[in-house]
Amino acid sequence: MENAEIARLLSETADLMEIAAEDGFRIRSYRNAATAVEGWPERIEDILQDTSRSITEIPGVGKGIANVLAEIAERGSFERRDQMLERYPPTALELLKIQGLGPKSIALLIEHYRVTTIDDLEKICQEQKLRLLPRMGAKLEEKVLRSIAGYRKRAGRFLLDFAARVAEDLTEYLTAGGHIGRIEPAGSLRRGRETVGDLDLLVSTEDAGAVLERFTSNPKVSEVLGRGENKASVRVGVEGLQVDVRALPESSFGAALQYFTGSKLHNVALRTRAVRMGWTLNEYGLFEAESERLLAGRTEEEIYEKLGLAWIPPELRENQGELEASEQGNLPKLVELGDIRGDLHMHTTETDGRATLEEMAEAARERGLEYIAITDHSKSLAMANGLDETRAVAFAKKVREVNQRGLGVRIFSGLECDIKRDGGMDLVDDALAELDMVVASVHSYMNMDSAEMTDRLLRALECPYVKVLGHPTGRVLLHRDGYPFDFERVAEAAARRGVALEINASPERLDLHAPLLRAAKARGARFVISTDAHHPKHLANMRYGVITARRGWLEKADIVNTLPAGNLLGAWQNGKQ
Ligand code: DGT
Ligand code: CA
Ligand code: CA
Ligand code: ZN
Repeated sequence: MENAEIARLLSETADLMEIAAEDGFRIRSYRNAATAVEGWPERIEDILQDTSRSITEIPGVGKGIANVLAEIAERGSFERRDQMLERYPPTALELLKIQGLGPKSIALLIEHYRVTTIDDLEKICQEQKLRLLPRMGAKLEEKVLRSIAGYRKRAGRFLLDFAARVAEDLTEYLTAGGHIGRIEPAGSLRRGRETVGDLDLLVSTEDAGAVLERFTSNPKVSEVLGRGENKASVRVGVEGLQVDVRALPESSFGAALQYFTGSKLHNVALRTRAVRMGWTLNEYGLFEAESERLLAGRTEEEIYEKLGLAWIPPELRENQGELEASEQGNLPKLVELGDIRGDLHMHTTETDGRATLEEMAEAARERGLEYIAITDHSKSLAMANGLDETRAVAFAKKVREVNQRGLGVRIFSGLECDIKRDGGMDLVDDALAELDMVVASVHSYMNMDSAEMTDRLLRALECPYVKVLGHPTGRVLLHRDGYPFDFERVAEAAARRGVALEINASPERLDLHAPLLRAAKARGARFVISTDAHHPKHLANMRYGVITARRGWLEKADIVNTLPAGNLLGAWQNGKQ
């Protein structure tokens, strides 16, 4: 069994124990073990088989969990899990994914109405029976119905970074088998969409049979959905992401890449254009309609060129004006990962990060960054041990000292300051004034109505020390939508005050995203792309922020952290960027 699957058994059991209102300490120990197992670089089963080692060497795995792991390795389950599954069906786990319902409410629903599936739950709400339970009401019924709709829309989609990792693994695996010319992911992954439905992998090869055989026999494949001469579909891993591999000859690789990259709407517009020119365009190439003579197909570039267009970067292929821009030679010169010089949002062990300032700086230096801002949380995020005024000022002093020593990367003293309910800052001005920059973010009271939230954000932008508005919409992908507010007014105010809007590169957020980026740019706003790293490895997420910026048609000049450190500091001191 793979580590990810073992981790899933542990965390599902913890979920069921939560519904059963069991002891919090034991629930946490299963959760911690799940995290530890999932992140462990070696296979748990290998360690268990090695008599010279003990599984308890893994942090988060004590004696009790060690026994559980041994039992899982032996028979694929463990006693506590079996007990829980006797009491609740596995479908009960899905109910936990519905926003607005905690484990206690779910326990009640199961007890009173025998609700075990989302469909059951929907029915109970529609029949207005949820409101009959203690502490539940008509409002909650509505909220749950909305959550169910949202859940159904999201179900079966995957975060971009997860899909990208699967694609990279498979690419490496297939390449190692030989017979491969070109290999590239197409579809929504190539366009950089924030979530991916399925993975579309294209391979040019002389031996489709061999490539598809190797693909379907990959040990990570959990189910083969279909296999033909030139195409195979599988599901991988416990998560069940569908992957389609198409094998093609080199001569039509460009046409297939164009076709399967989509989007559908972009392709429709492009095909219409081809037809107007007396041609047809499909996954095999661009052809003369009458004679069926091949005009282009080997590369995407030659197809677009034949159609009188400059090649269009995949991130723009959403039929949002990219064809017109391409025809007129007005495509933006999109920002690239290499343009980014610094990272202006990250956390350390001072609050909820996993590494020290020095470790984050070292990781940033290794990634070739010129500067970083350490932006730990402020005090109202008590759970994260947020900084109060005294600690913030001491931290600014420490950063000045560290910079004198020189860590190979310039450090800015920053803070991710909570925006209070009324739009005020969590720390007093005197403390904020000691810092190089402040990222202001909303982390609480997200249920306000749009007018209140708009006022709150506008007031936050008035604070002279705020240089960045962090993860502006508050959305968490596959989990919750952003809070409502008048985005245009906030973007305008940010532009006027020289406050950059953040593109939070964390794959769970990617906030702001494309349509809002374009709207904000049209109002004169500027942006930073930041990782919000809580661990050195998160610095690598910058690429997802850059992809998101590109989907918003942004260029280097739109992104403040493409500036050298000196210019940035100068701009901040002058109060504009
Ligand atoms: P996803 O998988 O939901 O994240 O989104 P995509 O864009 O990857 O969509 P997918 O996997 O259904 O198809 C990949 C691309 O292939 C799609 O963007 C356009 C093209 N495509 C696939 N099937 C068809 C089709 O039946 N008609 C047309 N016009 N295009 C198709
Ligand atoms: Ca797809
Ligand atoms: Ca597909
Ligand atoms: Zn935050």
